[in-house]
Amino acid sequence: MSDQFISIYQTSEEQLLEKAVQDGVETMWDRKAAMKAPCGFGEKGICCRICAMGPCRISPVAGKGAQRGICGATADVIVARNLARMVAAGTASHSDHARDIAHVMHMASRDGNFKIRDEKKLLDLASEWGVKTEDRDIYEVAHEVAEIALNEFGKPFGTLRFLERAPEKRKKVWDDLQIRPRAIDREIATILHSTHIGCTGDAESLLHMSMRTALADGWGGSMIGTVFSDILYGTPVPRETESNLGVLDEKQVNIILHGHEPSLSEMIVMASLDPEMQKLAKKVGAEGINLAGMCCTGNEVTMRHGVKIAGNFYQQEMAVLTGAVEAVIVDVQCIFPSLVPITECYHTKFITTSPKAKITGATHIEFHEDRALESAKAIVREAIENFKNRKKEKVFIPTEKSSGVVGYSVEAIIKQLDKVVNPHIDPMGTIKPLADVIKAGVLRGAVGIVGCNNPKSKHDYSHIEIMKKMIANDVIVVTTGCAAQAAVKAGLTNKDARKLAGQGLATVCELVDIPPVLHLGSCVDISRIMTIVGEVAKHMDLDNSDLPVAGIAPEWMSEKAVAIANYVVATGIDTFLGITPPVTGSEEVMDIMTNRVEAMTGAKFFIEEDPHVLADKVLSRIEEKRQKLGI
Ligand code: XCC
Ligand code: SF4
Repeated sequence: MSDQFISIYQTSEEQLLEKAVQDGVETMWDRKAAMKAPCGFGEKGICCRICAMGPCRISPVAGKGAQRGICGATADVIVARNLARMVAAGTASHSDHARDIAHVMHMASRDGNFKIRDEKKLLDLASEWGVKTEDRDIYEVAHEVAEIALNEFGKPFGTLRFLERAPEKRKKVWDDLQIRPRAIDREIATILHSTHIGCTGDAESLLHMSMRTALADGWGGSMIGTVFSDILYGTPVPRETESNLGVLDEKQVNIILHGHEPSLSEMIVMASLDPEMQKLAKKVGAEGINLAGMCCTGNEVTMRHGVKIAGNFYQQEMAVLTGAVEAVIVDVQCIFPSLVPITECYHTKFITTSPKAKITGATHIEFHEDRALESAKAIVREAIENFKNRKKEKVFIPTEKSSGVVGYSVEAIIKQLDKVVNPHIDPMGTIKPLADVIKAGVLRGAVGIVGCNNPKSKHDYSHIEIMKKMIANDVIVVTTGCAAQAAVKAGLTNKDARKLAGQGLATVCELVDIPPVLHLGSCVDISRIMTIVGEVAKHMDLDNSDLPVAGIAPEWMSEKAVAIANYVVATGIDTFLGITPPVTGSEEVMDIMTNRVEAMTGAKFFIEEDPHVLADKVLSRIEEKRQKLGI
């Protein structure tokens, strides 16, 4: 099934690239070619431009050329500083997204656009955080909980609240290492301070700081992003969706929703269902309004509303190339500025909405949360009115698309697991059945496959190859972000895909009624993965690092991914990177990441660009962990 997919998929991609040539449109591949070989210093992380005495480049050959920057910084320090700054930027991105969601919850009201959709989750969180709930209006509770969350970003004392959710053994590791993050913004600021010229000059200390800051992402910003989105927009439940550019519909107004925060996209979904908008679409000659998601926004709206997925990161230009898109609506993160020149070649409107991500040449229609639906309608109206400008002769929509099931929140997974619980023997509503099958060896382990697309690897190829190898070897896969969209496109989130699984996993899938690859959502939803791993560890009275689990980022590219990788390792889970990070210029940093960090956190980094070799390494590491446990 998926082999066939890969070849079909490449065909549609090739057709669109040919169309790009015909239409005189430049794509990322043209720009990648124009870039020629990447800068060798940048690639190794040994270029420093932190101060104006530089830029300083360290010669990669020991004893030859400059071995220190003008200030005396060594390659180790320069590499570690650069990496730490990537972690800070990634943490800032996930967390600033979360901050906005918390603000939205703070303005939620019974008669406003933003409401509380998962009261139970809110009440549970309120009691976790010691907020009084009896005899109180749910919105009053929401506002108090939101304010506490907002204080997590800048509180002067204490460490982050969500860390308490981790297994006791993990908390002890964090305490011993002294890496419990304090306020989120504080950790980010500390890294920026410590990497300023003349501050930290010790690689290990910088990596230590990076882990603490990254934990402020995974167990702070990202977790707030997930939990608060669930409370506001609903906790996802499994639902069918379709993915790939074939979801675009020639007869409808096509709107691409691209970016990250669900607040905008939720309102666009509501606006598109509005009778007034539907009527307007008919009036301009369209059969309706077809929303299609992209990147993490695509994941957010597909798992809560079944909005189809146009594609992942690398397909943003491709979508416009179809000539059938009336508008690309974006908020923040992972948006190519090239969407300006490329949309200019078609009738497509490129609409930015966030003051945090304005792009020269785009149409900026600001999304105001306090009049959210009204703002969203204005944006949708622009798209509809643009339908008449579509040039028929420029339209080519590839037919490929796949169906799949998405929306496996932790709650949804536990509900599925309940299917195999005998209530006379075991409690319902726990992770126990998963722990049991792992212990028994029916499942050898579990991996999270996450992250982006990167032109250094063939599009989606590494994601899919690794996923297939995992499930064939009875390792269940959970996935988020652009990796998750690759999985849907390849048909791997289909329940049918169990025929590609090993016998143990296939049986589990059948009994529990799940696909072998579970779509858990967007990248902030990696916090869901942290939660599941933690729950299994608690159940087995183990630490995360004891479990036969791993994180894999086959095609990562963003700073956010670097933050994720660091918090996953700091959480005790091995992380396999399919793209080499810019750290090879320092033996010390390489040694810490791929070796010494294990003695600290119980997990380490593996760097391997060949997806098949990477998959083998994951499998043998999983077996190693099983052996240590004696299971
Ligand atoms: Fe962006 Fe989140 Fe990467 Fe995809 S996976 S390219 S970060 S959209 Ni997060
Ligand atoms: Fe060069 Fe040091 Fe300035 Fe970096 S901080 S640019 S290594 S002088």
